[in-house]
Amino acid sequence: MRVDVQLADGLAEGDVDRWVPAASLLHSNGDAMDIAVKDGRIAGVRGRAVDRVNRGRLGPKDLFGWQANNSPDRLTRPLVREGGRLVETDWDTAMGRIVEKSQELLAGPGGWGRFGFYTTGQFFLEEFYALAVIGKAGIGTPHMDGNTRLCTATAAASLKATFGTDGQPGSYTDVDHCDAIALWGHNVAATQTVLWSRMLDRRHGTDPPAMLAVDPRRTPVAREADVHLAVRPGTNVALLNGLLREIIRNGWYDESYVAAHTIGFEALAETVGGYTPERVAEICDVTATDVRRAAELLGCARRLLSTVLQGFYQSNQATAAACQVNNLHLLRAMIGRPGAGVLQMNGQPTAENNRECGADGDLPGFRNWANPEHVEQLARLWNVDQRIIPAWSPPTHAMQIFRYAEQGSIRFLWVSATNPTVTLPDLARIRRILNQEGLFLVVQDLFLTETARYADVVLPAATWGEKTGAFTNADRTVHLSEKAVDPPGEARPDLDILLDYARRMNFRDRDGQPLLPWHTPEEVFDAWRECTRGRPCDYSGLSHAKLRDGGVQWPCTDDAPGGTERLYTDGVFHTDPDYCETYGQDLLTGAEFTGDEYRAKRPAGRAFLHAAAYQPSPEVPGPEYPLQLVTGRSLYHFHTRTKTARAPELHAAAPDVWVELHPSDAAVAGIGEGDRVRVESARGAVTAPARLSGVRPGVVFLPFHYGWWDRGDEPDGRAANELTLTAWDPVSKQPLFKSAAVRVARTEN
Ligand SMILES: Nc1nc2c(c(=O)[nH]1)N[C@H]1C(S)=C(S)[C@@H](COP(=O)(O)OP(=O)(O)OC[C@H]3O[C@@H](n4cnc5c(=O)[nH]c(N)nc54)[C@H](O)[C@@H]3O)O[C@H]1N2
Ligand SMILES: Nc1nc2c(c(=O)[nH]1)N[C@H]1C(S)=C(S)[C@@H](COP(=O)(O)OP(=O)(O)OC[C@H]3O[C@@H](n4cnc5c(=O)[nH]c(N)nc54)[C@H](O)[C@@H]3O)O[C@H]1N2
Ligand SMILES: [Mo]
Repeated sequence: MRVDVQLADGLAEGDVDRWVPAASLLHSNGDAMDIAVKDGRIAGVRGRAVDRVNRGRLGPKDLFGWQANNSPDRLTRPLVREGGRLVETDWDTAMGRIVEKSQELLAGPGGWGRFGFYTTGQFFLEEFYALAVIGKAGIGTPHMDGNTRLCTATAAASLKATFGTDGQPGSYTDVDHCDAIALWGHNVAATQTVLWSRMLDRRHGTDPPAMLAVDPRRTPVAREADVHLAVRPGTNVALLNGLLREIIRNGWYDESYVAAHTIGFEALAETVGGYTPERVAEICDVTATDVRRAAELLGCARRLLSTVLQGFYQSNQATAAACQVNNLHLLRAMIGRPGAGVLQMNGQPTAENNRECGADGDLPGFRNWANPEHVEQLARLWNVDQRIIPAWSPPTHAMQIFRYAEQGSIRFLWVSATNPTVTLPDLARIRRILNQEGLFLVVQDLFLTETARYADVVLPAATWGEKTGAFTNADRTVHLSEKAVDPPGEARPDLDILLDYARRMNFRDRDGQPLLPWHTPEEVFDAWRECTRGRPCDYSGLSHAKLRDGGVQWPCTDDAPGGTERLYTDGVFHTDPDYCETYGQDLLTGAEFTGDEYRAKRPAGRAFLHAAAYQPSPEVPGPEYPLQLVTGRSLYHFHTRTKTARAPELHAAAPDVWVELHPSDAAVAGIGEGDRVRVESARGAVTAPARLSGVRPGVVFLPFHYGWWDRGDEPDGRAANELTLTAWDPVSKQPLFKSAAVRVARTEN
């Protein structure tokens, strides 16, 4: 326990008027905190000591990031495009334009097919649910996805594939109980600092757990680890296959658990059979000795905790790789008991809720779009004709939504709480798409972002601290985050905006009653409880009132009123055909299996051991572009810096972009520390000062935080996604932000 406090200059704790409970909205750890209010403004934060997640600790982004709420350049009035320029207007005019366009398109040829919604992992639960109902039962379009596609689509896909439904098996308390921690492509030291400090407490306490890091960079995690495998980017599946082979050959797996609780062992053993440590060493460019050491660390642990994140999810063969980590835990029966757990991590603070509520295209409550009974359940709940709910094909993923906009079939795109002009791959293409004449673009944000500058209508939103709602972190802990202050000017909570749209669109149920009859977050939450009853993410035992007593892990029901610490404690998984969220996909191609094919496997509550052979990345270095680009995060900034660069301390800590190179690659190109470097791919270029650092040879690292909103209207050659490619994992459809071929050269400007 350690209560971290940060207050506005000169303010003492005793001067604070009120403390209002909230949780962090700048990563997925779900750190509980109280917002300090002074004279009607946010004036600081304090960690909440009693909370199960963080025990009062806060990371640097949370300590300082609240200052963005008070920034003088917040959007305070709606904007509409007049004669090519964005001008201020009132809500009636702005919403009127959106509704007029919607009605025109809905009545015209193409109907629902003209609509696309590209949303976020930063709304509150109630907002996602409202949006999902609008999309699925109001308009009836499958073209709705979140930036969660870029973030945790692979977490969801791998959990569904292995265990039958989404839902995190483990708990953060596993950190306290484990005797080994494996971090798979997860730089937790920079991205979930409180979770990292919990790991460090163990490492520097009595009886420290062993630690394995798999990351091409020498991150703080890699430096702390007992074994660091600095694999060549894009080779995770080869590595895991080799590790699983060692575990099977050395008899380090639990035969009786595997026999009773899994299917697919023979095929897995056969697939991994060819991945000798020597072959893995060659593919991944690590030593065979280190592969054996890592296998022994994993194979001899008695309570193993794994965390998986973007080094897997945004890399080659994402879902296949993440599934191999699940396989490791199943083979070793490392699941469902204290210290033995998998955390297929989330990234964004509320990504989990988007996946649960279905504003990412999934059906709410982890229901299976291919199961007519699940669709019927929703039709009954919403009192609508089942045929309006889009369930005739898989939902349209984000990259496909932008493709449809590019082709002109999507003509209305509503972008909320995300900044795709900086965060989607291949930005030159994204700019072309958003610039098209025929595309009506709505942007709902706090600031005039790079994306908002392309909009036809900009809606000013209220955010964290200015609105109330629930959200769920990466270990299924639900917190309530309450309104502390009024939003600036005419800015409105996202929920109010969505409910206003639904009212103006006059969406009705089968009896002519309003489809979204709600007015408050609490009413939406109560409707959501009913939607989840009996599903894995069961919120039926939760309420806003109960959450005021502190965070609770779902499922929370009448039978488990205190919530549920771990899933699958009994070795029974969510794979029953009537219950599961997916009938499965081929890991190499993404081809969907049918219900009949799935039933024929007779899963009967057993988990799937999915096997996959290694395949190289779609783009690998060659003579023209000899290096591999990896993009990712730094400690002080959140994504496109809309919040963190408006906090002076965070801005000062990382004011500008840089590029990391291995000293040997730098030497070949005649680049010294601090020299300006032009990094070029087949799609674009970025210029940045060099840092010679601990990336592995052959790899270049760029943070992706640096768009151009703070520099002017035009791209200024700092955004990492100028370089990245349009390619995605066949199963999760998550884009590959961690593998592009590039070249580097010293430059004078
Ligand atoms: N400070 C900060 N914290 C954040 C965020 C932020 O923007 N800033 N964002 C939040 C969000 S939304 C997310 S999704 C998380 C992301 O959290 P992380 O996944 O921890 O962050 P990344 O830097 O994207 O990637 C992690 C690591 O993957 C490694 N990597 C790249 N390619 C490969 C590969 O092929 N194999 C392996 N094994 N590793 C590879 C990179 O070197 C990098 O160190 O962070 C959350 N927390
Ligand atoms: N090259 C590269 N690209 C990446 C990644 C990478 O590692 N490398 N990572 C990917 C990942 S994991 C992620 S999560 C994405 C993140 O990508 P984005 O979501 O596009 O990035 P953010 O800057 O978080 O954008 C969120 C926007 O929502 C606004 N906002 C914040 N709170 C609220 C609110 O309450 N209401 C409303 N209406 N708006 C709000 C913010 O001002 C901001 O403009 O980037 C992805 N892109
Ligand atoms: Mo993310």
